[in-house]
Amino acid sequence: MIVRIIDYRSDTVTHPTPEMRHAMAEAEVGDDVLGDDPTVKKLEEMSAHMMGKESALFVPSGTMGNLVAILSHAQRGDEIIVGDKAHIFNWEAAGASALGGVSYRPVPNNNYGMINPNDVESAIRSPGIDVHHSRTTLVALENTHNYCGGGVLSEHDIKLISDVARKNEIKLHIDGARIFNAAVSLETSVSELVKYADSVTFCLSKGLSAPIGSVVCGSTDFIIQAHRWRKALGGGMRQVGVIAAAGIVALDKMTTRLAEDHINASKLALGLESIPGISINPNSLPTNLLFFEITKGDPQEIANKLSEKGIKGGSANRKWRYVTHYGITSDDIDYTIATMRSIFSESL
Ligand code: TLP
Repeated sequence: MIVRIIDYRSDTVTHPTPEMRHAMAEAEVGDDVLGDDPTVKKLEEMSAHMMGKESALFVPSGTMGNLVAILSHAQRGDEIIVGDKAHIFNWEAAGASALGGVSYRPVPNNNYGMINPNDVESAIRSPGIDVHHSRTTLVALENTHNYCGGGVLSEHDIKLISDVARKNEIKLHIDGARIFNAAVSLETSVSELVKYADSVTFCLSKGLSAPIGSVVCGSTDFIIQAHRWRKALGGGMRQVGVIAAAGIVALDKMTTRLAEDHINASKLALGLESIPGISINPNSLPTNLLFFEITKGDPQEIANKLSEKGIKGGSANRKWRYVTHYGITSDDIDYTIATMRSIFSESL
């Protein structure tokens, strides 16, 4: 029997839509390292316009987007302030240190991913004051915040950090891998959400369902630097319009539908809440990332049983993250809740 696969591991598992595949097949291309690819140019112009920034650069991944942004803002020996649960700090292989000689100074993230402006202010160091200190050049926020439950930072939150950054003459970068989820959740535009930031990275290959790619946006001078770093990191691509074409469809067609993923995540949270052996707080659920705890039974055994029923996600760890996305329907959520209820009642 062929079991339908419902894959909660991440929104990165989404496949390109039929419209994306068509656009990819038809894409006009050129050598983008020589600046000749019209489809990449179109994607970069659209991205800059949507984010309200002067310029944009297409990069292969969110990790490279954040890295070129950090390396463009900071010099060797500088320090950047990040949240202690930030993806940049925990999940990007310390690229800025390894490749750029930049160190990270973490400050605590709260439950929805905000950092305290006072913590930022006191973490800022200037070598002019004490020769022992590195120079702080950047503070980075994450919106939505992955490991803070998909939490959303409001325009006001971002302004609080931006005010400290401006006052101390450091830059503000936003890891907006899921910035469209934040905008949909707050019913605002992405340009409003990033207007106080000097740079932003957003991903096309998560909830927006494009197969590959992220975009970094900022001032024209900043993008000139980022372009150079992308080349140094080996991220200059040739006839990459075939991929950018999917990104254009993602921006045109896939941003507002993210609301469906948020509704599905809420529905799943409510369903899971009623299953003994699962602990979840459905009130702390603003977007498409759902975190819960397996309080009874062997989590790996439960994950294996779910996998036999076509539900992917979960591990030996008691803390699980399920992510809703374009490949998961409301019916899939009903099936998941019913299957989990029966597996948990057998397993406990
Ligand atoms: N996140 C992935 C994994 O790396 C954990 C996921 O499945 O959520 N910023 C944020 C906030 C992210 O969540 C991710 C990817 C990235 C940056 C990096 O993007 P990629 O994977 O394109 O390098």
